[in-house]
Amino acid sequence: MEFAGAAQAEPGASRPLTFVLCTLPSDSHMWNLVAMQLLIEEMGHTVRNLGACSPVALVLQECRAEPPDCVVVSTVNGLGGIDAARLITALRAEPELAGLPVVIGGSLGVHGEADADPSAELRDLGYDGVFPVGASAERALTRFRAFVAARAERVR
Ligand code: B12
Repeated sequence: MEFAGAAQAEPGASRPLTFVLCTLPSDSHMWNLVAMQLLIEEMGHTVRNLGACSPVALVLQECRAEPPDCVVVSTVNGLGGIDAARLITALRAEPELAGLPVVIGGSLGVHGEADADPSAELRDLGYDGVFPVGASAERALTRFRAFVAARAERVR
């Protein structure tokens, strides 16, 4: 699958980052996870995709066992604005994971373009980046690519 504008990592430019990719326990959609995995891999990074309805306990276990450079939460069933709190609260409660970058994106409310932007609330809960698709998934994906490129630059 090709994503317009996806940057290919230049060999030797920076080390590949590792991502844990998950969704929320209530969300059974999986093609969003496949698409996000491909997008991140096309940028030259490594993804551990935890699959649909990712249990919070599994996310914690994966992050403890082998801390990634970033956790990406992808959710599209519209309940993300509600269900996202439990995951970030659990991650931030672990002292060794308190500084782990965690971002969330996708369809975060049930009213589409009419949804209030949940970014401030989710950031207050502890997410480092929020990428609601709102009216345009492409805009969210462009912002996300820039976020990933900036993280890769930091670990160079
Ligand atoms: C297939 C599908 C299903 C399948 C899922 C099968 C599977 N195993 O994946 C089934 C039938 C199980 C299903 C169930 C439900 N679904 Co459904 N489903 C869809 C459908 C038709 C396609 C989703 C899809 O695969 N898209 C393809 C992927 C590649 O695109 P994507 O998901 O949009 O992801 C992109 C962006 O969102 C964005 N993105 C996603 N995550 C992230 C993360 C970051 C960081 C960034 C930057 C971007 C990003 O980038 C992705 C790639 O472009 C959509 C409608 C639609 N046309 O989108 C509804 C839809 C997602 N479903 C919806 C709903 C409501 C449900 C149900 C609640 C229905 C019900 N009443 O039971 C249940 C929920 C089940 C649950 N517990 O989660 C709604 C969600 C409403 C909302 N968000 O406001 C939608 C939008 C349909 C609609 N118009 O109402 N669904």
